[in-house]
Amino acid sequence: MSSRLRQLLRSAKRTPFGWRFVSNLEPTMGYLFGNADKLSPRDQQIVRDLNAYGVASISFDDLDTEIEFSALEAEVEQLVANSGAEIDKLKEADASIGKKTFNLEMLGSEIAFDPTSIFSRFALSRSFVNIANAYFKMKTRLRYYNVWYTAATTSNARESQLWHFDREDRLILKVFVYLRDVDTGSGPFTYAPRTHKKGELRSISPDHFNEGGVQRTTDDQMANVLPRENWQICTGKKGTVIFADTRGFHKGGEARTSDRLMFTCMYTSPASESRKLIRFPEMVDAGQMRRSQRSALGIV
Ligand SMILES: O=C(O)CCC(=O)C(=O)O
Repeated sequence: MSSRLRQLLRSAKRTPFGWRFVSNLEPTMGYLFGNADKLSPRDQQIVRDLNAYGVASISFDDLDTEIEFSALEAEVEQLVANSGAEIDKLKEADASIGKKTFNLEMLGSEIAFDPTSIFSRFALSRSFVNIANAYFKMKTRLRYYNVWYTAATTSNARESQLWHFDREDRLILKVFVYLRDVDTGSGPFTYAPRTHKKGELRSISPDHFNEGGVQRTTDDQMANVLPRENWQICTGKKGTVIFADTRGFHKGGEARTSDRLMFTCMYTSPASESRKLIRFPEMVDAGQMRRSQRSALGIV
């Protein structure tokens, strides 16, 4: 294939049509013509909110899920109890750019997949996978899951504490599950509604600056194009679940008065070239998994 043709094909794949019907034809058809699980009314509302605003939240107890929140909570509190030294280090870390030194990935930066762990079972739970598939209108892939401990610090906002948008895909669904109450002092996830690709404000273009090769926008710069009263500041009680399409503008983790603890996971289209952050063993024992869970892992 000539390089000109290759370039044309690459550009075509970036259009909404090409993304869906060239790059992601099989997962789209699989969703449309497969036996997609029916969503509960509350899960349907999440998908409607995501479509309209790019962000939605709900209490974990109201999701249609087979998983116990208390099981996750207990496992995470144990992790925290065993990580005292690493958590202390966050407080003393320098404010250099590139490593998010205010944030500890409690499961490590690369996950060794274990189908029996509470963390993988959470990320593959019925509601999460069904909502992701219904939002994308295709069979999505789970790309990442982890537990984040975000330390309260006094340094200037930097990296993901500043406004930005993710670029792994046209649609990107991240889920954040608060494991302790989050108020305005614990760095709530914050979203600029309707700035995702499905939203009316998808073309807003706030001023930005270059922070180590990444475009970041300050609060004042964002307020010039989207008034502060329109920002969705996702404070919430323990057990609050936030769904957000992080292709839209967002920020979070600027904790000042108390630390933040949350579970997070991410879904993209199968064609996305997102970094491989889950390491799978040679053989995954998928015997107990539902079809939608196997598909989210790319196991046919
Ligand atoms: O820590 C947060 O709330 C923001 C996270 C974020 O920017 C991201 O996951 O892309």
